[in-house]
Amino acid sequence: MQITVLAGGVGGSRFVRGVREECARRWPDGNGGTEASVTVIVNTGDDIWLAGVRLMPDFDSLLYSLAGVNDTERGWGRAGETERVAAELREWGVGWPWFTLGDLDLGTHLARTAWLREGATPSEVTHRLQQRWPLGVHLIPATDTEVDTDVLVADPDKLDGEREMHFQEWWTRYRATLPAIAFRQRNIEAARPAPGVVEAIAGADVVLIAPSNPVVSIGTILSVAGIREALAETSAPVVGVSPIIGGKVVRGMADACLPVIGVETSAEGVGRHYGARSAGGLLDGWLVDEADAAALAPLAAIGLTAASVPLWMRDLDTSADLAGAALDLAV
Ligand code: GDP
Ligand code: FO1
Ligand code: CA
Repeated sequence: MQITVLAGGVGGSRFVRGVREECARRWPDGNGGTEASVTVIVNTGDDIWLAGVRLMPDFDSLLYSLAGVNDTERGWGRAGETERVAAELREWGVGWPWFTLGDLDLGTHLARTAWLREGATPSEVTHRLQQRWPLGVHLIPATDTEVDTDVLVADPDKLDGEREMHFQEWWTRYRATLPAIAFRQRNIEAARPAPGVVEAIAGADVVLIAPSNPVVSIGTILSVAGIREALAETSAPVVGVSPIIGGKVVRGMADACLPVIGVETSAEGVGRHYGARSAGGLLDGWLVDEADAAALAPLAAIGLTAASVPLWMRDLDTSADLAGAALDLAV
């Protein structure tokens, strides 16, 4: 059984932990693991060069979370983190004072940057980073091209009335409160799928779209030329999970992103946005929460097989049950 997941950071991590757990239940290997092979295609649109080091926040969220060394309260970074270096960087005026690089986390950024400087590609670097902990899944970046996301916002002080900033500044400094006009992934036209991405989609028995941000996580992955085509061509069923429950984002600020691309913040809206594969879209199946059961009929009308199940990933059990429901829909 080969399962391929498209994922971003927090929603992606919780879901992939659930997939790993559900696979160990359905296809046990006798050692607490699974005989199934799980490959995660990871969003790289949040990545950034800061203070001389390369950050890959969504990849690191998945890495730390699957290794069990993540800070579960904050949703990013390492557990038991200290911030001595960050205090020094603030004194030197290096980096951003409102963006904290923890000491343990900096170890990861330094290792990654050292390998990049030696000529390794991002996918080679992410491969090396995964050797440290037995994750039980394979993480691959969607692309090796740097496609850092910029956000265009209104700025009355500028001649053209607009200003562009890195996604991390918009997200972390302004908590997504500056109304966004557009998201632009740098160099996205030149981006190609990283090695193994197209193969993971083509060779999958099931492809799952995690309940991740449809614009800046899944949207960025799909913008890489060749990935959408691979999804259209694969013989595997493609099943997605809604990140929206009862018209609200469960965690985070994705509701600040969806209106920018003209998509309603609802399970039905995101389902329509991804579209039915039978009608040139992405999905064969779409999971919505029980609170959104009213969306099932209109989604069926556009050719999308949808089902309603509990979508809250409160703990490992509920995450695994959700992964199981997604696998069940993929028939
Ligand atoms: P980010 O990269 O850290 O922003 O995380 P992702 O892009 O992977 O996921 C963000 C999305 O996850 C948000 O839009 C949330 O609505 C969604 N999300 C977080 N927790 C849950 C959950 O328990 N259930 C569902 N269905 N969605 C969730
Ligand atoms: N999020 C914050 O809200 N504040 C921070 O200081 C911060 C630092 C940080 C450092 C490394 C890293 O990988 C992620 C970090 N995040 C921080 C999370 C990140 O900004 C976003 O939540 C994600 O990129 C959205 O997916
Ligand atoms: Ca992200």
